[in-house]
Amino acid sequence: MWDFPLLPEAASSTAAEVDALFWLLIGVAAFFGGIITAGLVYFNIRYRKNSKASRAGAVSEHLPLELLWSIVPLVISAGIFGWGAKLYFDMHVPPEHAREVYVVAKQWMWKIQHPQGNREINELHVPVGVPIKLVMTSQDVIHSFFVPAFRVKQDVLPGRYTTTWFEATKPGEYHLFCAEYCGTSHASMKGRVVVMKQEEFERWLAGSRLAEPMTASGDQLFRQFGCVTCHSQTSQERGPSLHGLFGSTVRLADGSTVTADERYIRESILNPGGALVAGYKPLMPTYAQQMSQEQLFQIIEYIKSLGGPQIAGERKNP
Ligand code: HEC
Ligand SMILES: [Cu+2]
Repeated sequence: MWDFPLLPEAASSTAAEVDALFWLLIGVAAFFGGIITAGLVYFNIRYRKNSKASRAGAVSEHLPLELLWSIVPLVISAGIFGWGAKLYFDMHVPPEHAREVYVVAKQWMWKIQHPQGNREINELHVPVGVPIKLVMTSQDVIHSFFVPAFRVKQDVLPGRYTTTWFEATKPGEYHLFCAEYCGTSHASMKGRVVVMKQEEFERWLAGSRLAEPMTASGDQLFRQFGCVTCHSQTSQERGPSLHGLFGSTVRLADGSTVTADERYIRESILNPGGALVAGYKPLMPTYAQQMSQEQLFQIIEYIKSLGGPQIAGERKNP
């Protein structure tokens, strides 16, 4: 009876703070709910019909009292907002050195690939104590990646990338659910996250590697789809070199600038006319109908391997 779990196990670096905020909200609501309920009951009884209590001197206006019950809730709610906003940003901005994992959701399974090549279905193996960034998309309807023990829940959308991150703090196995109703077998769209000690994870990674690293698959796709004919370093007249692209700032033909992240690269490949790079003609064909979500992730991983802003000097587009 005494270990009746009110909340799921807390197994990530942000879980304790999420729970603290949750309990604060419950506490504030219970405190004021209690005061109001007690007053309601007390005054109902005291001033019931036919009671002898005096009704003289009823107050109709009281400035200090009104200021008090306006300012106190304002301070409390602004405090809750501030804490909530800080926590929200912490939970949505992955640390720089986070390890990446790619997730494709579909009716009704989770397909996962690690940059080292390992693929998994409805399972995600991660090392303990290392921040993990998930880059996610759906190949059909909206799903939601939910790991209660990590207090992580992020919608996974078709036609766009969403990201989230977590750092597991305890080795073990945790439930993975889809938290967005997604059709007939939504209820069975579940899996597990396996958190392992570092060296155990490295062993798992080496032992279950059936596919080549994502950069190698991406490199091959880059040739297969003919990207290389316009995007090699010697063909800069046709298309910009992709060396040093990832993470750099790209100037577009309409004068605006954009950071070259996963979303931008995806957009460049599927809808090249949408964000034309300054100084180039709209020559690039769209690949929207030809590429699977997995292939797109592999090409992105390959483009990432071509380096970031530190070598951007080689790029023609500043
Ligand atoms: C016919 C030539 C051509 C082919 C083939 C081609 N591209 Fe492009 N690509 C371009 C041109 C021109 C631009 C710059 C204009 C624009 O943004 O559309 C560009 C822009 C890009 C950008 C944005 C680059 C930047 O500097 O911001 C990316 C990423 C990209 N291409 C990836 C690819 C990939 C991946 C493939 C293969 C699947 C591919 N391209 C195939 C010509 C091509
Ligand atoms: Cu789902």
